[in-house]
Amino acid sequence: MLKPRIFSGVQPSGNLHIGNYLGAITQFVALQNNYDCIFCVVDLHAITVLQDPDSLRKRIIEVARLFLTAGIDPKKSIIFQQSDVPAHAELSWILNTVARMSDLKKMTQFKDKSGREEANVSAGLFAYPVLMAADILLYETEVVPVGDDQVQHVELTRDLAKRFNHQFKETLTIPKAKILKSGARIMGLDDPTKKMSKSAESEYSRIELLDEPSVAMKKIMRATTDSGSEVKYDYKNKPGISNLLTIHSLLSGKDIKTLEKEFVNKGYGDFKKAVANEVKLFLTKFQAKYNEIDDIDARKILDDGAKRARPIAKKTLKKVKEEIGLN
Ligand code: AQP
Repeated sequence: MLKPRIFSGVQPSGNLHIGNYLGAITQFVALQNNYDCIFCVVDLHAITVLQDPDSLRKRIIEVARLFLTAGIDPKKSIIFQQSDVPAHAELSWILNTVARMSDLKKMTQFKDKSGREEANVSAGLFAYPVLMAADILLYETEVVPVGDDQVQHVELTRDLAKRFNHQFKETLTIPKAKILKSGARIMGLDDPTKKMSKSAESEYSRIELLDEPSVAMKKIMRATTDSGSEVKYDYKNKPGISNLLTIHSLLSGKDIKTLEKEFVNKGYGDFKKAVANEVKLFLTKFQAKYNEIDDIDARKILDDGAKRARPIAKKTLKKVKEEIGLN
């Protein structure tokens, strides 16, 4: 029996943070036994905003090493670099002719990232969701594990695939997003009403996976908390404490109710110290594993992954080209 296909990607657009890890990468690891998984370092997405070439080269390998550290097994899953498989750019162009300007104008990530600078951002940033649709559709993907911020892009992917199938013949598989009940949107430490993000200006907004543990502890101690003193999950009224409860719970494996009981009659200070400690324990263990993986091995895994991904992608691209009359 063939296992259903999973595809997901992570951009080497900055330093990966615990939001990427808890919302997306932990799902990748958990799903790899029951699905046929393909995980991609989506470098073509990263260049939709200006990147320093040397940092980008370094980060591509870093993301591959982080995948391996988290527990993605290259024997079970394909791990590769997006630009090593040219079919992504090619299908993306074709899907640009299927997508409507009105579809892309609705994308909240574009609105957030372009802000008041809309006229000056790249056309690539505007077309980013179409490239993401190509990534997913090339592999006949059924399930896309992502954080909550990417759900709208998966919805667009579904719409584009349906439109293509309607205009031509049933060619593309319609995928579904998969998000976690807890951890799908880890919020910024400095502003818990905004998601934790690689590109947020303040480093104090996020815990990076490669942060020095003592620095990460300081970031937790500085995190914005709410009025009152009760440690209670209530996202509407206590977004800061609720976010820290989620982080503690996901790292320690204790459920939120248990944590609330543990901190009855204790203040925010004691609670933050406990969260900082969990973060320190996690990062120390994680980074020890990371340091055992070398860049050359990670590069080889990416190259091998691209060799395995290319024929799968080529098959879908060939079908698409036949349907639209390109060959
Ligand atoms: N704060 C978050 N909480 C939970 N999941 C998150 N993800 C991103 N931020 C959070 C998920 O991580 C995966 C990889 O993200 P990406 O590389 O595609 O980047 P992104 O979604 O655009 O968000 P980032 O990491 O903050 O990067 P920048 O700042 O460059 O936009 C995705 O599945 C994403 O949902």
